[in-house]
Amino acid sequence: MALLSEDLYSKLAILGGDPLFKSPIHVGRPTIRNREQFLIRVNEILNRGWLTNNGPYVQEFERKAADYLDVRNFVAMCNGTTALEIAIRALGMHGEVVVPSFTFVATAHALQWQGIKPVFCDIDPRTHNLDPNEVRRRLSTRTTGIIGVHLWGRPCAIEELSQVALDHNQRLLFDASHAFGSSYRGRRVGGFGDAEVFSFHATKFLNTFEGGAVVTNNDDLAAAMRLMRNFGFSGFDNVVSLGINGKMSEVEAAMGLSNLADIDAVIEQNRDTYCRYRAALTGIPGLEVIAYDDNEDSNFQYVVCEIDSEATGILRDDIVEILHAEGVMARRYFYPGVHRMAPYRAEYSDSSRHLPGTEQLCQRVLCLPGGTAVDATEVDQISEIVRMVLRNGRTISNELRALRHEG
Ligand code: T4K
Repeated sequence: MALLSEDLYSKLAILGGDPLFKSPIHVGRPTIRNREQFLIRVNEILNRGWLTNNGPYVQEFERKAADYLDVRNFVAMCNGTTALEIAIRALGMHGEVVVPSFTFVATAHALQWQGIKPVFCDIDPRTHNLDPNEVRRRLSTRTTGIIGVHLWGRPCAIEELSQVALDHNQRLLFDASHAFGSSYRGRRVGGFGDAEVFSFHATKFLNTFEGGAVVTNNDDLAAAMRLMRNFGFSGFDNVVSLGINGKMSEVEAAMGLSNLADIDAVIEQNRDTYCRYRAALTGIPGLEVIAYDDNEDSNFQYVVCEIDSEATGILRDDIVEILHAEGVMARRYFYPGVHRMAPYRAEYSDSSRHLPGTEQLCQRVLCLPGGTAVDATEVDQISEIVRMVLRNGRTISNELRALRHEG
């Protein structure tokens, strides 16, 4: 580790010093538990010769995950994006659907991909989630649904959004990709709205390599989605509906089972990491580590900071560049906002007027490597650089400007 202290910012890697970490430390390193158990299951899969198509491990994963979430139906899928697409179709959404722009692009793609217009709605800058009052303003005669995203695992204003959906006869879907294990008013996320969607991508709190699920207490909806994820097949040769291939494979379910078995321990570890960062980064003007509700369950997968550049004297993007040079691969999720991405920006060129909260957050958010993949020493080292950079924000910012000018 290179030496860093408050007066040694000139030793920053970006200014010519040695990087703090030789190998990069990423946001989103997978959590892998019960490796032995997983490998035993992989062998069983190979011995059975049953690799996919609603195999025994997929069924076991569905049962155990449904129990954990306390929902009637857990329909496992090949990834979160396909799960969103299938849920959207099964719910009969069409025309326009209200979604946040401050989300991973898949939330909007799942609509646009099937010819449905995402209508971007602003978030509440305090919660980073859909603002229900703004949702009401974005509804039109063409709107058929609302998709709320439980960003960072912090549940949306579920009650208020449910009321909007009820008042305006809208379908309500939650993108719960980040929220496995989170609760809202004492109930696990999963049973709210018409359905909720999880992602089990490698980077997620619960990972199955790739994977996802739609969860619902509506049995008919679940039955329709089970058909859709398997080409619409109902038994041999009998195709009863339109469908695609949304199936989870056995090896993915085996990974899910191994990880699910240790979920409480993972939450504890994630919480320790998050709390350590929070303690180390408290009290720095212009920096806030977002809070999780002490009265609810959270998975603590994401360590999300908000940077106020005026107070710190340094831009969030400069901090990201400095951290990357040190081997800390901090991320700007979800920059620049979906409405500013190529497939959307032409049509949504005036959206910024409606999305001031989104625009602001896209310049402020910084995600640090969290979860089980960083240990206490690494958290302390990363926190130390962040503290040092922010405390010397204006000076470092000037140095960077001079460096770029020379370059
Ligand atoms: N809705 C929401 C709200 C979502 O956040 C997501 C996914 C979805 C829907 C769609 O679900 P899926 O269809 O993906 O199941 C990552 C993930 O690829 C994406 O799944 C996730 N959201 C998003 C928040 O994060 P990127 O562009 O950051 O991915 P990538 O490849 O840069 O991975 C991040 C870092 O993780 C890497 O720099 C290194 C590390 N990593 C990654 C992988 C894949 C590893 O260490 N090992 C690995 O195997 O989007």
